[in-house]
Amino acid sequence: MKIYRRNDRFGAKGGFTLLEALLAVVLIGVSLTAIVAAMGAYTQVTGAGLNLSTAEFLIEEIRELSAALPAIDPDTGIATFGVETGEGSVADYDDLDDFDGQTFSPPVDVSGTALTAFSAFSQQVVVENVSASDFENVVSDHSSDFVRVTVSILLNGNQVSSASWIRARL
Ligand SMILES: [Ca+2]
Ligand SMILES: [Ca+2]
Repeated sequence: MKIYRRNDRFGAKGGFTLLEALLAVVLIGVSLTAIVAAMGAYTQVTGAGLNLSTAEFLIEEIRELSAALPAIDPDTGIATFGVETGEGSVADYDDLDDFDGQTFSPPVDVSGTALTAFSAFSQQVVVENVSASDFENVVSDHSSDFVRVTVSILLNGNQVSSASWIRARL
């Protein structure tokens, strides 16, 4: 049986060789790079999640803002699809199709007030009549009892989220 003396096995002074030290430095570097990359990815995911949450919030504001409004104008009925004369701002809107084709930038809240803190976002609204038997089928204005409201949220011009819902003309 061959017996190594300690100094034979690990070198005369013990400790690490230059190669071992370099290897350790490289390993630490690789680990740090991986950690920094992971943190960067996490930050991006968090940012995207925040934008999506904001978009959902802005969709809800339009949904609630329009929830109490009738499908057609209370004064002029189906005479006009869109904003009636004298309805200059969102505060004047009194039926669903008043919102058709409107872009709110900065976005507005449930009371129609501009949300300047979210000015990078905008709300685009499309209002369409859809077939009573097929809500995917868009029909001509005021020709059915069902209205589809679509709100798209844009962040710096790029769509973040979109939602549609159906309202019945009562
Ligand atoms: Ca109106
Ligand atoms: Ca209208």
